[in-house]
Amino acid sequence: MVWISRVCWRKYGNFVDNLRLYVRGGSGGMGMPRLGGQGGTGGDVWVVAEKHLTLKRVKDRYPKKRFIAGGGSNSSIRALKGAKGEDVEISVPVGIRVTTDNGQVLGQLDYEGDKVLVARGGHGGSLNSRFLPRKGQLRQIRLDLRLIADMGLVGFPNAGKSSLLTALSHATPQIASYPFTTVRPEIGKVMYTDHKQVSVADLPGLIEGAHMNRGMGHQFLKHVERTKQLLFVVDVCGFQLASSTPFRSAFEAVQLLSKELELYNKELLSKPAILVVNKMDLPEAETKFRELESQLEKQEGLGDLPENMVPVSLPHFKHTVPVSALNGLGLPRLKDLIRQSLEEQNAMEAERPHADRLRELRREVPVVALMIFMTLICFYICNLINKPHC
Ligand SMILES: Nc1nc2c(ncn2[C@@H]2O[C@H](COP(=O)(O)OP(=O)(O)OP(=O)(O)O)[C@@H](O)[C@H]2O)c(=O)[nH]1
Ligand SMILES: [Mg+2]
Repeated sequence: MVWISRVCWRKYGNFVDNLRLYVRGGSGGMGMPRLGGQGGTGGDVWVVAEKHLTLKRVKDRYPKKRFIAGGGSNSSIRALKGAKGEDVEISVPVGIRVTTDNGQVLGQLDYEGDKVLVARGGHGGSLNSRFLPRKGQLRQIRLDLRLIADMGLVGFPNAGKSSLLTALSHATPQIASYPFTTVRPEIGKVMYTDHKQVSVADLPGLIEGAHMNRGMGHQFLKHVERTKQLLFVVDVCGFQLASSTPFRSAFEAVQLLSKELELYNKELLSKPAILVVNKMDLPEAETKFRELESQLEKQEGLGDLPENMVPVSLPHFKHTVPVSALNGLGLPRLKDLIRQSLEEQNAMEAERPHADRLRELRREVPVVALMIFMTLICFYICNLINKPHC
């Protein structure tokens, strides 16, 4: 066990999903009182999104994590207006949210080339400042990486999330029979025959109390926020983390996972979701699957769950799919349903602006009609009293 945790720690130690940096804009240049010259503005510090980069590489590349832009040039007889200081650009991976230490969001970098100004250079000295320059802005900023994927795998440890990702894509996450095998998120691409790709994020297993920082799930729940849809994965035969913890049936697992998401961020439960019931190759799996289906339908049979662990509501599962990641049972159907579900969502999102515009137009039409009607009435009254210019 010690060996296992060492291996896990070593692997997790390689994954960085947040970083704190010290950034400072360059100081302005001195003005020249004698000739009224103005010093150059200090350089700015920018954060720029770049593809194929990891935060780990950023950390390794800049171990000091300090970025200071160049100072503006002093005003001189040759150049009364001093030149601007050199800007500094910090390259970071796509999917970064930049915040200040006190939580103010400075920007979100979702596409390659997106950039955000994190420290402004100081003004150069001029008549207004008695020719004295200003210092650049100084900040401690946080880079917070949230994976962007189409689907996010959510499940207890050992449910078979990584096995599922391996069976569906070319990803090779670590798989083992002990819990918490996956210690860092990994993205796999599911390929379709027409070359369409869907990205699926494998995340470390959640446990009861993850929202209170128990286990490793909490720090990874933020990644689920950025996925379009959720793939809940449960073991059809249920799950027990350790002999000292209670056994949870598949239905209880669905409830507990939903509760964890609800406590972390209620909005997560409104994402479209598919329930994958794994390990259908095990004995008695069919009976247990039918039991789960009827519990889901009735939303009852709460088992031994205390009231505070029961979610307000379960996600609306678009599909419940029995599969076996081990022997491939049900996987082609799951693959198709994933694609279908994403396409339905895309179509709905594309339609939404049209629907909104239509609703606006419907609201506008009666107003316009009323105005025309009023104008006609006015003309009519004017004609009646024979005052054409009223
Ligand atoms: N019988 C059977 N075993 C499976 C199936 N899928 C996964 N397993 C086994 O279940 C165990 C856990 O699989 P993983 O894929 O590592 O589970 P996980 O959900 O990624 O676990 P964590 O990374 O710890 O959260 C492994 O021993 C797998 O071989 C399945 O369909 N049938
Ligand atoms: Mg795993």
